[in-house]
Order: sequence, then structure tokens, then C-alpha cells
Amino acid sequence: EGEGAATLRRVTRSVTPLAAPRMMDLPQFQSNHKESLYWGTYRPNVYLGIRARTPLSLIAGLMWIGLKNGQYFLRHVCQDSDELSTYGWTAHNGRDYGRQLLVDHGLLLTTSFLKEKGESSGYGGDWAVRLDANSERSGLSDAQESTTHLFFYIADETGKPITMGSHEPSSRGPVLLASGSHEEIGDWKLYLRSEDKLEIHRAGFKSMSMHNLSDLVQQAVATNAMQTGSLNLPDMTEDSSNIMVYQVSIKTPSQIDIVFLSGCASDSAMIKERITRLTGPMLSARLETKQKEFEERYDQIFNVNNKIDSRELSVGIAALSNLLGGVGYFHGQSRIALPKGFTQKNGDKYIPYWPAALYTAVPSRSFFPRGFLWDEGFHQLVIWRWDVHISMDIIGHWLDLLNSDGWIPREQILGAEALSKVPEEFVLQYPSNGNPPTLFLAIRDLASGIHAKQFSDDEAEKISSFLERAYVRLNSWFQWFNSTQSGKYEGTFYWHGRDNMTTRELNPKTLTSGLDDYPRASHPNDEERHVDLRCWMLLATNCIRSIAEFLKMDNALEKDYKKMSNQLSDFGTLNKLHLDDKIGAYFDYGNHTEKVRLRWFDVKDKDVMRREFLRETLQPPRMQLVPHVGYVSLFPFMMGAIPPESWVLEKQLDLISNTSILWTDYGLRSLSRTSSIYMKRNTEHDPPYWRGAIWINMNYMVLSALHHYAHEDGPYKGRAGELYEKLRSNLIRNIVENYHETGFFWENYDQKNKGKGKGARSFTGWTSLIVLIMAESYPTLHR
Ligand code: 6A9
Repeated sequence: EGEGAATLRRVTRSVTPLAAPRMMDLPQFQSNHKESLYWGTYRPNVYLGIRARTPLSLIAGLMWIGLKNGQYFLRHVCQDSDELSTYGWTAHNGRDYGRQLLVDHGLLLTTSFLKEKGESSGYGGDWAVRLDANSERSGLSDAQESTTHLFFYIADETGKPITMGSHEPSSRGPVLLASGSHEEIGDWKLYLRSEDKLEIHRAGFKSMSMHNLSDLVQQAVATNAMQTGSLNLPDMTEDSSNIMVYQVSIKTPSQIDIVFLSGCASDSAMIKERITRLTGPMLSARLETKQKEFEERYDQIFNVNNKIDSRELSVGIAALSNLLGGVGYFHGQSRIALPKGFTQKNGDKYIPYWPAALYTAVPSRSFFPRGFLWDEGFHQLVIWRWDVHISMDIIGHWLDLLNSDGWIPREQILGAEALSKVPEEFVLQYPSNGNPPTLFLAIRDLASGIHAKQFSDDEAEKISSFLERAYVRLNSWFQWFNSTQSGKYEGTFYWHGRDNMTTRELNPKTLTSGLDDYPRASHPNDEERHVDLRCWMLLATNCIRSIAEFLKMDNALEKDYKKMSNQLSDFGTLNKLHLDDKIGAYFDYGNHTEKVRLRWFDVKDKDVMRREFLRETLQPPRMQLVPHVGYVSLFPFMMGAIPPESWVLEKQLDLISNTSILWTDYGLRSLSRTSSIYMKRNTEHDPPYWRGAIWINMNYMVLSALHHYAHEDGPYKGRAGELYEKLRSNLIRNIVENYHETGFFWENYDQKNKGKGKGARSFTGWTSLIVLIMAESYPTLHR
């Protein structure tokens, strides 16, 4: 076989689904379960976006005209540049209720979402959106109070035309805005009702591209403004429009209810009654009940009453709500990079993955509104505790993305809407690149929760059949790591794919590890070994082993896992490979020198002189432990892999508690202040990222371990307990203060500068682990 044929086979395999029964075909994900999750706020990238969990859905959403420094801006897609002083869900149960607050330069908007399946509803039920608009500046006279323009749209991704309702532009309702039909839900109708004075304008468009609705509306308003001088939609509609936009102009305060009814064809549709139930006073009553139920459930599950005060409680509730309100449904095809030097006939350097659906939480609605593999494992630690059915559905979707090699693309950019947010250099996914298998963290909890009889009978039954079906997939995922990320010597692992040619980076990045620019061996080669990856392998092995035991699979595979788990948890081997026994820290091992620096060089390129910021190596690298203390050095500790009586444990507690090394008043820094790379830029354009800042996912892991060692007998029990209390209260205090001060959760927190939030704001991914930190909810770490 020629080289070309082998490459082709490899490429084809990488875009072929794993040959195993699909998770999403499990009976537990069909019928009621599926229907109950049909509609939702599944478009987290916009300020308010509703769709169904189906590839070609009806989608609905909100826009409004914001006024900043005397200029008008159309708000729609979550953007930090809009400078809202806060936006986010203050309540959301992930199913049928949510409440969001948005503050845009003096305009206060509340968006409530409620879903209900009535006797006469069609598939998926009906839903209502309540919009409350208020002005922050009270006391303005009527004349001073300017008009607020809200836009609500509904669009059919299948392209089917939508019929516009007929009504007076100033009627308050209930007025029929639009109607249509969709294969899955039958005939539907959209109504508006309000008791307030309002004006309605509209426009209809025909288009299949839904990712630039903002432009469509902006242009329509701008064109009409030039012709008529008013900021209104033109009240015109294109033939067979499948996108309908309604502009509702109001004076604050105002309240508008919008209600969507499905299954409207039948005579017994009871449309009037359903509108009454889902608008006005009856909607108010329902929303109140839902809010109460939500708070009670939070209380019951996270049981934080005597652990935190009310100022903290509200932040915990917001964290959970934003995580759940950030759950989206995406559909599309990842782009998989072709091997170097290969291009398709049409010039594409990628091949598409199979069309796939992904139901997932997202790290940040404004910055990263899509699925990320290792982020998701952390998200699920919170979500399974809230609603284990939602969590299994999300994990199931991810596991169905396994290809026939056992690989899952790290960053999921599915569909035009998701693609529109990603700079080109980040789009392609490489089938040789891994990312930590953190889903095992959540799966471990599910498996051990069954052992501990923590779940109801119904839940336990579903978790069992879930794990049973997941087993093959988890096994092949594990085997992918085991075969592609292994080191030169048996039982060693390293993140493959680091760039060993680069002269541009101070330290070649390891995006695959999730810790991006965290320092590793300065000169990557195939003899290196990464201690964090070894620990992820340990977690995965133990997890699969315990599932096998639980499923009573007495076969050769199970024996392999037993053997591997014993090998990987052997303390002597771990220490031989990774321990620096002078300071008791765990390190990577590799070809490394500390004597590197970035310097400006004059470079001649095609007779043009340029200045470049390049790496200079002042001393040849040699094989050694990579002496940087930081999150990576704590991985064996995080996994509970150190025996409680070992002297190494004491050393780890020393590293953690030392203020010159990892300890700060706001949480643990990612990298020791004493590291040669601490807070160093990686290139001219790459500021430090995992080189000092405080990240909440890793702090949660450390906290879990401190909690674990505080409950294990041994000489360091008391000290672990003290550090646990202090670290926990530092994290809570700082995240709570930042939230109250800035209105947002942050991607990471400054280790100096008063612990200020940094990076992406409205980062409602793993920062929401603060919910579990408040509740003191941690995994059981068995060695
Ligand atoms: C950039 C820029 C509008 C980086 O939270 C997601 C990931 C983590 O998995 C990873 O560990 N973040 C962390 O180091 C964000 C990655 C964003 C990459 C794409 C696109 C868009 O700007």
C-alpha cells in the first residue's frame, strides 16, 4: 500500500463515528425525556435566544437599541464591547424556567422564560417570554423619558415561510404576531400581550443564514431611518419570509408578554385559554411559583444554609443559573485538519466531521459560546448534582462524538452561528491532539454515587444503563490516550504535538493539556513525560475499572484495567518518575534548560530587515525534572494519589501554604512566584495566561484533596483541615466580592492586584464550581 493510500485511510477513519451503539439512542433519552427538553434557552451566544433541540428548528430571540454616549447600538449577540454593567441568569433550572437581568447604560431589562406542556399543546409544549423594561434613572417626566425599542424575532431554519399576523400597529393584545407550521410541532402561533402603551413595527426577510440576523435588522432600520427619519422597521415583508421581526416601542416602565403555542391546528386547541394562562396575572403567578420551587431545590441540593451568608448565597445561585442558562444546543460539522501538505480539490485544508448534535454548557456566552471538551467535565460536576438526567444527556452527546480511533475533537465549533465567533486559526481540530478526559470526574461521581446509594431507584437504574452503554466508548477513549499519548518508556505519558521547532515562544505551548502556556520542558522531544497526563490516566483507569466491577464484567479487559490501575497508582513508581525528593514536588521530566529568554533580533527576510522577538537559548538543554512548581506539580495530590502518612504529603502542604510559592489571599496561583517563567510573556503577542493567575477548576481540585486528607487518618490531617478552611473562604470571598463589584464571573483571578477578575468576563463555565465550594460538595477520592 502506498503512502497516499495509508494517509487517506487514516483521514477517513478520523471522520468516521465509532462503531458502537449511540448513547443518545438509549431508551432513557427518548419519549418524555426528549420532549421535556425540546424547547429551551439553547442559544447562549445571544442575550436571549430560544430554540428546540433539533437540527433545523424555529429560533426566537431578542434585540434592542441601546444608547451609549449619545450613540445607538443594536444589542443581540453577547459582546463584552457592549459594556453592559451586568447580564446573566439570576435563576434557571435548565428545563422550564429562567430569569435574566440585563443592565444596559440605564436600561434595566428582565427576561423571564417559562415552558409548559398543556393538554392541547403540540409536541414540546408552549412557552412564554416576559420582558420587563425599566429605567435606572427614575424621576424623569414623561416627555424626558425616551422611547425604548425592543425587537423580538422568530425564524424558521428549515426556510419554511412564516405568516405575519394582521393587527393595528398600536394594539396591545393579545395580538397574533405570526403563525406557521413545523414538521415536529404542527401548527404554531405567536402572540403578544401587554397592558402598556406600545407601538409595533415589523419586517419579514427570506434568508437561510441565521448567524447575521443583527445585520439584517440593523440595515432595515438604518435604511428606513434615512427615508423616513424614524428609527423603525419599514413594515414590509419579502415574499415567503421565514424570518419575522417585530419592533415593540415602549416607554419605561413597561411589561410585554410573548407567548408561543404549538399544536394549534386542532379544534380543541383552546387557544384563548392558553394565552390567558401564559400571559398577564396568571403568568406572574406561575413565574413566582417557579422561582420559589427553584430556590427550594437549590436549598435542598446544595444545603448551604448555615455555611454561607445571604450575600454569598445570591452569588452561588447566580453561578448555577448562569451555567444552566449557558447550556446550548448546536448542530454542524467540525473541521478536521488534513495532514501537512494535503489539500482538498477545492483548496480546503480540512475534512468535515460527520454532522453532529451537541447539547453542552459553554465556558462563556460572550467569548467562547461553544463546547470545550475538558471544560465540560468540570461543568458536569455541578450539573449532575442539580439534574442528573440533563447531565447524562450532555455527557452522552459528547461521547457520541468519539470517532473510530477513540478521539473527540477538543473545541466544538458546530454551525454557522458558532463559526462566526471563532478566529480562523482556531477553527481546525487536529486528530492527534488530546485534551484532559475530565468527563471521567463526573462519571466517577455517578458510579460512586450508585455504590453509596445516593440516587433514587429511578435515577440509579438510568445511571446503570448509561454506564453500561458508555463502557465501550470510555474504553476506546482511554485506548486512544493509551496508544497515542504514551511516552518512550512503559507507563509514561506526555501530551503529544508540542512544537519542537519553534523559536518564537519562550516555552512551547501545550494547548492539549488545557493549561496552554504553563511551563513544560523547554525543548520538547519524545522522551518527555507529563505528570498531569499520568494522573488523568490514573483517573480514567480507576473509573473504568470501577464501572467494570459494578457491571460485574469479569473479563480480560477488566483484568487489564485492574493491572493498569495498580501500576498507575503505585506510589514508588510515581515518585521515581516525577518526584523531586529534595523539595517534595512533582515535576514533568524532559529536555530542558532554565537559561532561555526572549530578545529582539534583527532578521533578514527576502532582503527586508525586520525586528523579531525571539527565543535565545543560553545553555544547552538536558534531560531533567522540569523545575516549575505550580498546578502541574500538585496533580498527584489533587487525585489523592499520595498516601496520607507519607512525608511527601507534608511537603505538598508546604508548597501550597507558602506565600512565596502558591498561596495568595484569593486562591492558589497557577505558577510559583519563584518560577523563572512566572508572569513571563510567551511571545510578543502572548501575555502570561497559566503563569500566575488563579483558576477555579484547579483550585476546586486542590480543595477536594485538602478536604479528603482532612478526613483521612494521618499526621497531616489537622494541617490539611486548616488549609482547607482558609483556601475555601479565600475563594468564596474573592469571587463573591468580584461579582458584586463588577456584575460578572471571570475566567481567572489576579493573584495580586486584590484578586481582581481577569480574562474573559461573564465566564460562567468552571468558575461556577464556586457553587460546590460553598456547598462543600466534593468527590470521594479513593487511592
Ligand atoms: C479563542 C477567541 C472572541 C483557554 O475555556 C475554554 C478554554 C480552556 O479549555 C483552556 O483550558 N480557554 C483555556 O486555556 C479559552 C480558549 C479560547 C480559544 C479560542 C477564540 C475568540 O475571541
